[in-house]
Amino acid sequence: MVAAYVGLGSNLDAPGEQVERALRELQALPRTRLAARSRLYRTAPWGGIVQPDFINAVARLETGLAAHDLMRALLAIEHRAGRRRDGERNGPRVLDLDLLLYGDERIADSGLHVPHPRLHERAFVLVPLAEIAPDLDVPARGPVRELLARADVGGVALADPSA
Ligand code: PH2
Ligand code: MG
Ligand code: MG
Repeated sequence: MVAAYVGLGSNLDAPGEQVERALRELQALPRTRLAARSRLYRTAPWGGIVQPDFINAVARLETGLAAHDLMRALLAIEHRAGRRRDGERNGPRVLDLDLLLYGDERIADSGLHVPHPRLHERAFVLVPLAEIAPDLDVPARGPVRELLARADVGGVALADPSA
């Protein structure tokens, strides 16, 4: 079994419900256990596009799925949530599931880039990741708590539970 970390995000169609439903779908994947999950965070949109705030969270899976099979499963969950890959880059989306880390592996090919290339600089990932794995070492980047200390966390707050 491998510890894999997944970043979850949504800013359309009841984002909090989208993320909670996706967490249940992760738990239901074959040969996979949802080992930990962060709380939900409300985060200011990153990337220079005017759009609604996001709800973000991070999950730790214990999985027997190979990295590419897990990635395909994440894309299938996005698709079932209604995600269609026709929007603008960094634009609004009903569900985004990013494979952040897969054990301590470094993978870079056309379909998969792990560790996620921008994870070390995104507070909307680092804050929930640090909640469940502050001591985790990001290959080639360093411990999560050190990455978080260098990040601008101004736009990140715990989500209102009723949201
Ligand atoms: N995802 C993006 C672009 N910008 N901003 C926030 N706050 N949260 C996200 O998940 C996010 C984003 C592209 O995947
Ligand atoms: Mg993303
Ligand atoms: Mg994505």
